[in-house]
Amino acid sequence: MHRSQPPTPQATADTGFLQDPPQLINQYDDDLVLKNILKRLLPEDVLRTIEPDLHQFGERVINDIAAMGDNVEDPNNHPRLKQYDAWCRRVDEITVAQGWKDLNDVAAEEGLIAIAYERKFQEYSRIYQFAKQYLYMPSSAMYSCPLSMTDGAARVLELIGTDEMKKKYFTRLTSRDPKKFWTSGQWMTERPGGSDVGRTETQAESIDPQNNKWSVSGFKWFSSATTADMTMLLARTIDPQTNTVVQGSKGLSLYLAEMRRTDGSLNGVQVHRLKNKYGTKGLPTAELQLSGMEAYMLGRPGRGVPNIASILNITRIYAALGVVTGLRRSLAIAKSFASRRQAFGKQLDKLPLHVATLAELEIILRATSQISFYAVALLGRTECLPDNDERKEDFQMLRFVTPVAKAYVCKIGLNACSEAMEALGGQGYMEEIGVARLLRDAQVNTIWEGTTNVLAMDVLRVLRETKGQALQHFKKVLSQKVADALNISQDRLKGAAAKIQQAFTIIDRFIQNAKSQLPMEVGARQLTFALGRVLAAVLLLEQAAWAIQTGNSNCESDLIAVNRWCNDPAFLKDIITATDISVKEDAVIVFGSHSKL
Ligand code: MFK
Repeated sequence: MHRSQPPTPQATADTGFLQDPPQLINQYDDDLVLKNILKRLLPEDVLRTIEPDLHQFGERVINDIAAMGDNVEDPNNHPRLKQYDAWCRRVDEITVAQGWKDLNDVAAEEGLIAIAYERKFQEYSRIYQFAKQYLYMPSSAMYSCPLSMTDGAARVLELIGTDEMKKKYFTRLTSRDPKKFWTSGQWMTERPGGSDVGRTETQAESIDPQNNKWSVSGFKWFSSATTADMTMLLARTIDPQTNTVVQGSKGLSLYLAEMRRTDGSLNGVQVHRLKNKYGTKGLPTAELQLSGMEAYMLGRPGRGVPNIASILNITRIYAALGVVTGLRRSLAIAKSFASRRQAFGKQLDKLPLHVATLAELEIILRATSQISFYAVALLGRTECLPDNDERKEDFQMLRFVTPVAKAYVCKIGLNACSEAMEALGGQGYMEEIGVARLLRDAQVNTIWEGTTNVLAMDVLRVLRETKGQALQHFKKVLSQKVADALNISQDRLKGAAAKIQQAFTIIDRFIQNAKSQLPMEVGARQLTFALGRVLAAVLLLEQAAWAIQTGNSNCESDLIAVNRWCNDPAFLKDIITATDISVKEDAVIVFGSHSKL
């Protein structure tokens, strides 16, 4: 949905009543939540410098960019695959909407990747970049998917690429020139394993050791954004000396491959078929047969999973933000509708139950925005600060917060998107309004880049690998934020601060009480959500303290948000329900009394 001139409501003999449609206005100017987060996180001079750009972009995303998105979403323009030409030659051409190509060019021109790597504002560049992504995402018909993988690929190249790779690929991925700009895919998932990547069948054989050239063959079951110019992919390395492979994830290496050869033909890729998906309709997702795809190994052999994790840890932040922006846009439409729609003798925005429902969603929007931008700020710091202890701590915090953010934000944000649809009644369910698409696209973010359970297991992985230190550090950082907030205003913030302290106790108790690994695993999701709830609480508290200190006009609503969040009965919900007994009961209740776990 984009800006349109609403017809004046009128009653005519033919059609009767015509509803004044909801309208969007400049998506930056209209977004107090985003603006205040940026005010808190950015130095004044940085915000002053970037604000005109955010303002112009806030206008663009409801005009030409929204029109490009609509063009992509038109079912007549959905991606199509032509496998053979008239003479039975295999061509594997994927046709995409013109809007899809235009969204690519806009992304380059607007610096949606470049801003992060030009680092004009050092660590704050990430916040600037993601503020633009935040505005772009809900209008972009999921072009944010190829962009997220491109961003991750650029980071991997920056970290472990050779000078030659940086010159050839990094410069393209981070270019502002649409003619030079390239996007990258990221291929992991195969038929035997989506979450369990260690079951990968695809193999890579050395063909030119001097030039690090490999030939990759196998089958990739989900390749998102297949029309990208290059890709990062995992394959099992055949040891050139012994001609053997190592099973499991330790046998996987990361490879970089271009999609096409210099003559324009596909680089050992056949498109088996396009996926028929629930959402992300404009995104060309395909099954791919690889037969001798020429590729370069990136990083050391056998380190494929940790190396590709640098991409995942970025795309996971995009996924969280993707849901936040879906909610933000749905809520903008629902709020505009509420100010125009009459029911039971009143405008919807004067009906207390309707307003109460929207208020709940608004608080979820604030909480999830806070978590997402916190992760973004940490990402910027880890990329730009000098290599000292503080940066190491930021790394650890980012590693822990990323799976929490992806799992928790996507889950509660998705439910809120569904509620926002309901706030528009039957019209919310109609395709033309735009909320249906946002809801479908929000759903995928809970799945791709790791399902909620995979992310919850990742939280446990971090706890295990750091021997619990990550949690200690998480609590230390959050406790400091609470103490700083109380220094600003004991009186107004002590209620919420006390609840946060109680939440820490609950989390500690769960970890101490989990006597065996099994309850720990089965409680991983509850633990992750509890960490998400407490992180949101602390960040909302920090925002409220900042508003008090600076006399921000939004102060009252920030205080309401943090108090409501912490006083919600769900906030202190006892998470310690997982025990050895409950694990056995789960199996019985799902699969019957003969079941054993
Ligand atoms: C708007 C948003 C757009 C988003 C667009 C995305 C479109 C793309 C669509 C897709 O590609 S969807 C496919 C996404 N696939 C996944 O997310 C895979 C999900 N599965 C996991 O994440 C598994 O947990 C994992 C593959 C990582 C399990 O692998 P392993 O090898 O069985 O795990 P293991 O043995 O615990 O860890 C191996 C190493 O990786 C360890 O390092 P060391 O070898 O040094 O000890 C781990 O520390 C490291 N590692 C694992 N996850 C990590 C990580 N390191 C850093 N960050 C992580 N997240």
